[in-house]
Amino acid sequence: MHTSVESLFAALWQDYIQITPSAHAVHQLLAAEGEEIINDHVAFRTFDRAKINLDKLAAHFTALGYEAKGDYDFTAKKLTAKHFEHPNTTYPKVFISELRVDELSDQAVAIVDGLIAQIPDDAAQAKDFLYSGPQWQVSAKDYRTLLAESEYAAWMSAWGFRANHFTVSVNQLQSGLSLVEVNQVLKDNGFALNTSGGEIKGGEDVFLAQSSTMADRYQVKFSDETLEIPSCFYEFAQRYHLPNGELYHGFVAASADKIFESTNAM
Ligand code: OOG
Ligand code: NI
Repeated sequence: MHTSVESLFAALWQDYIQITPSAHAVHQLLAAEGEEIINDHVAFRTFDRAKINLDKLAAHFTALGYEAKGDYDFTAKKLTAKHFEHPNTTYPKVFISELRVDELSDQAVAIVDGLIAQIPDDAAQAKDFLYSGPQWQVSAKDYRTLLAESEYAAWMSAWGFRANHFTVSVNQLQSGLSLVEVNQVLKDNGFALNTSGGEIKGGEDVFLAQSSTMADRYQVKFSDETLEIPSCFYEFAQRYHLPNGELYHGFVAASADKIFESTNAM
């Protein structure tokens, strides 16, 4: 386990930008305009198997003072998710989802369990677990089989444990740019946005508006061949005040359902 939130997120960011050059480029672009970028949240994915499930990932954050807040269910995508917040609200929120593997076909279940069998029982306790990548060998053949059933399962098989995305807190941009304006800057600079459910998912009516880039594409060496596949993406979140005056800190399942698709092949 990391002993500070800062060191954990610094390690996660370094791992993330290695396979997400566009996130680094967007970060540099905003920083060049004098922005100091604050993260709204960081997201993780996993399989619901005891060795490495949502709770095993969450333990790294609860050990640092994070607390479980919202629960989410994505029926069609076969996912369960939770979000976590730290009492120090300057720290990013954390969104962790897990795939309900047994809802896949027997063939896909066998592939996923074959991957998990390759990792040590105590893998999730390692200090670097949250950015340890795929701790298994996977073939392009199996990747394709998973892809036909679940983009999420295929993504996990290729990328393993790492930050799936960081998220810019649009509320905290010193320039005061709105989400619409941020999206325009991104498009003007040639970044592709996820348009599933519209460029902006949600809005003031659900107290959270979100947009994201489409994941970068990256050459991955599988055990049998190399494929160019989607890696990770960058998200932008604008939060609104609830009727009681508090800023909304939760997520919106209908919007998240579309954000997941940022790692779909275009
Ligand atoms: C998580 C998608 C959900 C959000 O902000 O709604 C999400 C993922 O793609 O793993 O991050
Ligand atoms: Ni997100």
